[in-house]
Amino acid sequence: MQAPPAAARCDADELIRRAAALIFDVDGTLAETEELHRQAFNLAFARQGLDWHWDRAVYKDLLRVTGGKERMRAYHASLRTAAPLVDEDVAELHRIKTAHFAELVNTGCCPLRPGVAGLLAAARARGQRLAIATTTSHGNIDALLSQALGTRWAADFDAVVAGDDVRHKKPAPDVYLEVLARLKLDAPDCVAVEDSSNGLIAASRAGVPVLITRSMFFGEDDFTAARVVLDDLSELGAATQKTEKQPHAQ
Ligand code: XBP
Ligand code: MG
Repeated sequence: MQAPPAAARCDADELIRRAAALIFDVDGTLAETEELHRQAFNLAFARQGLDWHWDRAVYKDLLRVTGGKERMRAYHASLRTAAPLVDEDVAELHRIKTAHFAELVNTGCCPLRPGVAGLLAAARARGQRLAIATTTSHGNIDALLSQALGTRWAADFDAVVAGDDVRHKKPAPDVYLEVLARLKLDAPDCVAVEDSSNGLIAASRAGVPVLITRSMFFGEDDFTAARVVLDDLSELGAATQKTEKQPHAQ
């Protein structure tokens, strides 16, 4: 993909450096995890004897629905002919799926995306605060970041808000509003780092400026409302990135 014009890069560096806090989305932003989620869903369906199989094209469409439990309900509703799927069934499917996701992540096959570790380290070195605002679960966040940053990863984040911590998942602003409340910061003083239009809408509704890093399943989304759109965070300037290997990097 075309590298962004130098102006965009310099806006991105300025936007990142000036922020009191960087609020990170997880799936698709910190790592390309959605492909593992897709595989984990299919393993859970097979385990429970369902003849469902989500290929990448089907999953890309289903990703318009945030939240794994909600996504399975939306898919079930689209089948019309399927047998009823009660909440307990959905919860059990999601529990199995989450276990498979952790197994896949623990193989180390899903590293942080380019530029993520460097940006986290540089932000810490500048005294900026770090937070997470995601639709996925705390278990999934811990599996991913323990593998990528070591088991003490949470010590570097001032707030970690997951999908089930709030009433409404993205594109509702709830997770971002909760992060801002916990940080006691004003929205314009922070920057959200996101990969999807649902994430962009959620952060924008909370008043948080957004830097988009395009990802595998959301590359063609409408990012007009974003302050900056990059292909990945390694496009940030050197001053906004630390390039030396992080002490706990794998
Ligand atoms: C992405 C999501 C999540 C994941 C699956 O979250 O919408 O639902 O696709 O994880 P974000 P769960 O981009 O906000 O990090 O099955 O745990 O929902
Ligand atoms: Mg995402």
